[in-house]
Amino acid sequence: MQLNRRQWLRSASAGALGIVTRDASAGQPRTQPPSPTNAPRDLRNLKITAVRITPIALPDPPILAASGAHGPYFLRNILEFETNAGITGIGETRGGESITKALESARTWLIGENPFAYRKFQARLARAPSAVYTGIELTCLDLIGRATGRRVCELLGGPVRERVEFSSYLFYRYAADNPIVLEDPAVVDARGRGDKALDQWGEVRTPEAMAEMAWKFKQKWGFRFHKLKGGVLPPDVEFETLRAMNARFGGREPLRIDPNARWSIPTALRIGAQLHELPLDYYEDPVAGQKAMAEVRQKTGLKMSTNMCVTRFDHIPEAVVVKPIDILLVDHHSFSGIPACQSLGLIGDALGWNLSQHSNNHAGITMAAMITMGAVIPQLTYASDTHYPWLPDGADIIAGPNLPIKDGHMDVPRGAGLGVELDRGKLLVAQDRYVRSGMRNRNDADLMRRLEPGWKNTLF
Ligand code: GKR
Ligand code: MG
Repeated sequence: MQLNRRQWLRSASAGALGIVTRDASAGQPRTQPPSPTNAPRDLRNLKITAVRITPIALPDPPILAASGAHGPYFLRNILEFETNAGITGIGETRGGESITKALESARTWLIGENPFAYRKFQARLARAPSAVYTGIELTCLDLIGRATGRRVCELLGGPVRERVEFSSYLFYRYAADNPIVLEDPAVVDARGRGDKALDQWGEVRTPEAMAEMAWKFKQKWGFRFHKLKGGVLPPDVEFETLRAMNARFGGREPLRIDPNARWSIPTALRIGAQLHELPLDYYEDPVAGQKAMAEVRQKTGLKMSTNMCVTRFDHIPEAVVVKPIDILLVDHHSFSGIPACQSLGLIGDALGWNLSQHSNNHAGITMAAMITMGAVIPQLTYASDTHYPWLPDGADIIAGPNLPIKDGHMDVPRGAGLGVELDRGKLLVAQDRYVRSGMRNRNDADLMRRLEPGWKNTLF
């Protein structure tokens, strides 16, 4: 019998999946759930004693974006820090060989460091991609939470909410058992055709098919906001898709479209003029760069958002002058970590911006981190993006079933730290896939050119 997450947690706390510890009075092993109550008293000398970095590949369906088609796997790096207190913290960050190597080269100096002082690591990593520091910081935060018996959201002044809202993230796509996908030499799992395919959503490349998938996403997860990933089909077809979705939802549900800057300014203005007839939540990155975004925003009068033209703190001064957006999609991987993103809330207050969250493919540790972000930033009031529904059931590397999405919301996990545990068996499978697939970086253009010979991501 397959347990849902709530049943799984109940059985974990009843001992079936508990952690084995020593009972001091009896000297006997006893089981206990992953609870926040076992923090050692003296944490002043907490030190990192071992660092494990595990690059992994998790299965991904051929979903489409301006960058092309997602390959058979997406890559992540999983971190584990052991300490002299016997507590281990876990973290997850972006995948790719350069991130793995940069994390590996931090290993030597991390050993012996106090995880409470994670801020000082930032200077040492100034030249590495930001996902390196943010992965290390996240692991330290999880560790501090476990050591003190607190959730990360409590360490950071929250929670300001216990449930965080997410939007559906709808991609045009090929079927998971498309022969070109199955022939990809990188595929090293047992996925096949029909009911052995990675997922059962099929091919979705028309307005009608997308409206149907949007409806089913709503039935399954209860989403109340719906984001269409654009920049794939001709812009008029994508607009027709929004119309079809709106009709399917009876005109009542807020919609978003994100062409990932694949539209020219005239196209963005023409489609923008038509978007007024729909219940638009926001218009995300139709064009490239702050100036072009500001022009579209000013001429259409639509609410605009980005995860492309303001992605670092040093992009903000220009945005203050140029005014390209109303909503900033924050991502803790690029904005220097969760505590740093809390300042974006205050900056947003000053500039009149609201916040939402950007997502790339991720596993359950990042999912817990994203829920935590939503729980510690009062200004994060727009439903966040997440790719999590695209991760096939059972493929996550956390213990137990995937974290549940109900009524479009996710609960902040209850356990100490980020509140999720690694499943070592699943982690090893995902690491083995990484090794055997040979995939080392994301390259959406590669599969797309095989699916659609001659494909180029030129501007619409
Ligand atoms: O997963 O293909 C994708 C998305 O297009 C992703 O790469 C974007 O970074 O989700 C992102 C977005 O909102 O632009
Ligand atoms: Mg976007």
